[in-house]
Amino acid sequence: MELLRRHPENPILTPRADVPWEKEAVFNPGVTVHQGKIYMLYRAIGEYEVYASSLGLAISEDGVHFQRFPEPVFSPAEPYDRYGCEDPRITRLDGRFYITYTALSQRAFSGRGNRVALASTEDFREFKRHGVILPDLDDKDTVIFPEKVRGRYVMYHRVPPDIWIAYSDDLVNWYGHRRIMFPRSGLWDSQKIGAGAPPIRTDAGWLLVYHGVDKNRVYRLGVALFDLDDPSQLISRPLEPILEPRERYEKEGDVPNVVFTCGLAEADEKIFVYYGGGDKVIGLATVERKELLDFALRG
Ligand code: BMA
Repeated sequence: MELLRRHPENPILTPRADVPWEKEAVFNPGVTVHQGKIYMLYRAIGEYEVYASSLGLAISEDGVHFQRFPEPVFSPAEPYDRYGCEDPRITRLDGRFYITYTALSQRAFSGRGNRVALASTEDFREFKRHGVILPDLDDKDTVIFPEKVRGRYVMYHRVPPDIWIAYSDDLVNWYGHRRIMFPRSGLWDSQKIGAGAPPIRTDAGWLLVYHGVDKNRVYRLGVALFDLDDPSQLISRPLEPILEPRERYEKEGDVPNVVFTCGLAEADEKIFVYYGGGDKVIGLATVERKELLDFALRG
């Protein structure tokens, strides 16, 4: 039994055939709340030849129906992201939105040139680029915490196959890199894992929705809980995933058997998890906040 419940209107976002930069795929969105609305930055693919991702903006009042725009809001521009801006995660800090993303300096699928870059914005119209923020390693899946912990900014990132922690005083220079969570042999997250959405604060700890990959390259979502004062300490990690590919739009697509999240939103004690299905479309799955926390604590 999966804990997350799919929205009946799934997939809630599919590629627009008449929009050149997103006509092939829209997926792996980061989300935040801004001026009472859900703001989503979604990854868009317009052609398969180079497969360079740009980011579109979608805005919603109810979290289900989104308004999109004719142009992407963020596109490859610098040498370090000229082949793609992928998998954005959004964190609001001091009234500004910080966006971590996978920046590709080499062609997608070349297996080289993935770095983590940072951008920020106040209004989702103008973005400031802060450049590559992590060491010269194959790195992805970077989430920044929504508040400082013991006076420092904190992030999780992923050097394959593990999740690492790092700290910063200015969001650009990160130090104290350390491995904190590993794949589990024989389980759904046996090959590699990565943070999904930025962690959420609960009384019991930091709640992290993450993805795991198994031997058959199936991507599932799971949850883990970390200590509030020391988020390098794992408190609880259930054996079971919370969402796995089941519907056609998750089992098929450009990459089969993938559910992959970069963002969630909270409203009325409910958690809205936005996720890419098959690297092709965007789905929404929800759960009561308390239910997710109770589940996480059973680990
Ligand atoms: C991962 C990421 C995601 C993607 C997933 C499945 O490595 O790069 O962007 O959704 O693979 O293809």
